[in-house]
Amino acid sequence: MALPIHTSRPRVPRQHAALAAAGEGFSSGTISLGGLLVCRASSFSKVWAVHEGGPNNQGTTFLEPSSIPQGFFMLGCHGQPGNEKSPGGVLVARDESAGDLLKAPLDYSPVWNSESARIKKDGDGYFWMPVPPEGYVAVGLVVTATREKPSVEKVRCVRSDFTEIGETDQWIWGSSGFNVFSTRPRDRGMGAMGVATGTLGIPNIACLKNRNPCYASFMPSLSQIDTLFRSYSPIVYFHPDEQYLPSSVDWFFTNGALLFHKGEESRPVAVDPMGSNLPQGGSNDNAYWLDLPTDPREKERVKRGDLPRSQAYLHVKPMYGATFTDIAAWLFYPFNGPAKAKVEFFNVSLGRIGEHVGDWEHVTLRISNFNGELSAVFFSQHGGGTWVKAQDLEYQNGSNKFVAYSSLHGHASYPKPGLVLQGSGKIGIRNDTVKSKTFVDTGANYSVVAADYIESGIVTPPWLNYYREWGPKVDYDINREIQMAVKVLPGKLRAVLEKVVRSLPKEVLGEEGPTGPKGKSNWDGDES
Ligand SMILES: *[C@@H]1O[C@H](CO)[C@@H](O)[C@H](O)[C@H]1NC(C)=O
Ligand SMILES: *[C@@H]1O[C@H](CO)[C@@H](O)[C@H](O)[C@H]1NC(C)=O
Ligand SMILES: *[C@@H]1O[C@H](CO)[C@@H](O)[C@H](O)[C@H]1NC(C)=O
Ligand SMILES: CC(=O)N[C@H]1CO[C@H](CO)[C@@H](O)[C@@H]1O
Repeated sequence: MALPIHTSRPRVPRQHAALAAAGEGFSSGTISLGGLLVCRASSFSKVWAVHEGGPNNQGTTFLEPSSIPQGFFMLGCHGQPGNEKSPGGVLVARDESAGDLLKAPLDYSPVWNSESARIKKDGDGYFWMPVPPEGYVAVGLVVTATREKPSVEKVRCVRSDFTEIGETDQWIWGSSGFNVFSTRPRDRGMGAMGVATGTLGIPNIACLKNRNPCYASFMPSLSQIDTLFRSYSPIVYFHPDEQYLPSSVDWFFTNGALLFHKGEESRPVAVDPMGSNLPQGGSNDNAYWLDLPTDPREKERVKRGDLPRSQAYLHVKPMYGATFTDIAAWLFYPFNGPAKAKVEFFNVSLGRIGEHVGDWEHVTLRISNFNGELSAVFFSQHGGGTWVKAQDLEYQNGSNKFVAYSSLHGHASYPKPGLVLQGSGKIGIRNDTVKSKTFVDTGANYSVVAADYIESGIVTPPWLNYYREWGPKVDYDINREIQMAVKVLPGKLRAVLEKVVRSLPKEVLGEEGPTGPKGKSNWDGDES
């Protein structure tokens, strides 16, 4: 699928990064948003609990930060759904400026209470929205276990220029039409300065904004990135039947990859190890593509990759106003194998459908810039994917390294082994993952290929700025392959399977060659 190469988001302004040496403030516990100092509350006290409703109908505990450091104020309460092992982070704030960035609310307006809700609960809960003074904004709800309005001294509202438009993120709890969520900035990505507060919210509630021009000083330095990645690096397990393993990009180039140019198809050229003879920049105009060597034996060899010397390529970027660091770890597979379908109890070969040359896959580690902790991981699955909180990951041998499973042939990433069916009911495309003896610790050989906020020390390989296709469009007839694949099935099932196959992304169906990491929208933007 040809995704846009440039998003509308501004890049990180480099001149700002130069104002402070990166890394001095990383993991120091507090972050200055430019006059407003924030830190993560580390202890909570329980306000109210409800034992049903919410995610998995497991109820939710409502908490407020306790032992707040001197001079800091609560911005709102927090909710921990029953299916979560520990509370998330919630920010508390201190005014470091002239003293007018935070103000007590004028009053509270009641939002909802549980008095008439027939649910299992510990007494009753009351939800309040702070009424901010003119020019100030409330960024979180307050929960109490009594009918009385909380004291206006309990929380602070934030001067509106230190806030950004927010949106609801995860559902925390709900009952009879009332729902509460965690919140996040609506505008997210590398240049977006909205900061998630971890407070309890309802739709349209605001979040914070980082106005500190030296925000890069809270990002990890190159040596801190090494420490982080060596500690958290994903261990990627491959399916025992996987023939098509990753390789380093330079292995692919030095083992016979060819660059084709439209109109000169008979004269492909070899690619040098760093890709410096690949066209640079521009956009994907379908005029260039890479392919495997033409010699059939070499072709088969290169398809299988070179796992022992494979490399992970890291893109490090600020997220949520530099309160988090995202490390996207990319793996390159010379070849993506054919897909298989499951129809009731049977495996159905889909012929060559799904096959393509040049497969870029990634997982993204989201690390807190307050304390350097891994917060969550995004597992990418062909244009989509899933976020998994650090507490729910599988870790390797009691280390901090988490496990990722690469699906057979398609190389989508999953947090758990097993079968994920893409389709409807009993019919779908198989995504199989298994813990086998074949795995790679991505922390053993990786290279930081991009981190815009770091001034020097990063060598961007020329292949990263190759925006054209990493594989050709398929040379087989997709319609014919589909007809061949479905003809073994009875009539009714044929149409269902055909529909499932046709819903595959264009890149998987082979109608378009795949693009490299910079061609994906998550390069600048947030993960979906
Ligand atoms: C890391 O990968 C590169 C590229 O394949 C290779 O040249 C290098 O020898 C590898 N390093 C280690 C320590 O395996
Ligand atoms: C179907 O294929 C999967 C691997 O893709 C394999 O594990 C499974 O045993 C196969 N099932 C049948 C019934 O052949
Ligand atoms: C994890 O521990 C097992 C048993 O001690 C060992 O066989 C395996 O190689 C270890 N895996 C890694 C990635 O270190
Ligand atoms: C849900 C999911 O990850 N589905 C994937 C299954 O495999 C096909 C083919 O490789 C992908 O296109 C899907 O995204």
